Amino acid sequence: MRIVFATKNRGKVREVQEKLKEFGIEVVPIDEVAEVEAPEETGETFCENAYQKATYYSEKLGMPVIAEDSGLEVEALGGKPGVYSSRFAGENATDEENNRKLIEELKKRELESSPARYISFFFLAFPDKSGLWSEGEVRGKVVREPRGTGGFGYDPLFIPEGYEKTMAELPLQEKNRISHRGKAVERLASVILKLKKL
Ligand code: ITT
Repeated sequence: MRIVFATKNRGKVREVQEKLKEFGIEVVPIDEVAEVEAPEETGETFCENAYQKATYYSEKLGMPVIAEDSGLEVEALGGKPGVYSSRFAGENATDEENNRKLIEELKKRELESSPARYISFFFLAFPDKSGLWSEGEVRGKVVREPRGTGGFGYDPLFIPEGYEKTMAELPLQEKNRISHRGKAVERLASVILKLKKL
């Protein structure tokens, strides 16, 4: 079974490919299938954005497509950056710039750390406009000292609950086992396998 994953984020592709391999599902990044201009992300929730991305690409391609929207919610920042996680330090910000901004925000508040969680929403859209969604979260805390080179995004600053290491210090399989994305995609996969639609 093969499924197209509409994302420009290579970190997401790696993690989802690895996870869905366990279910015998091959994940094909959208740029290997077609050149389609990315839609604007205008939703105010992860769910809305995942829905928007998946249905947009599924309609363009005329085939089933999965998309994901995810982000980091930091308690000390009232839940920010949330749906704006990839744009925290501005449009087209790099992971390093976003991380620097998060460290600055903690410093401003004279905090060494803050409780936080990652959220992930997946949407699988079919060209007939039907679809399936799933979600996952992982709780933990964000800190001011980056550690590790694995993962992507805020992983060097995020320590999952029950761990001493940051997410960026965990091997890919371990991150996938406990992460928001790993849990969400696993839930979606178990439904996909029951559907005879793909
Ligand atoms: P696509 O929309 O093309 O999928 P994107 O990176 O723009 O790629 P999102 O809009 O869903 O994706 O933004 C997710 C951001 O949230 C991501 O860029 C990171 O900053 C952060 N994030 C989400 N999951 C993460 C993870 O597992 N590790 C680290 N940071 C993560």
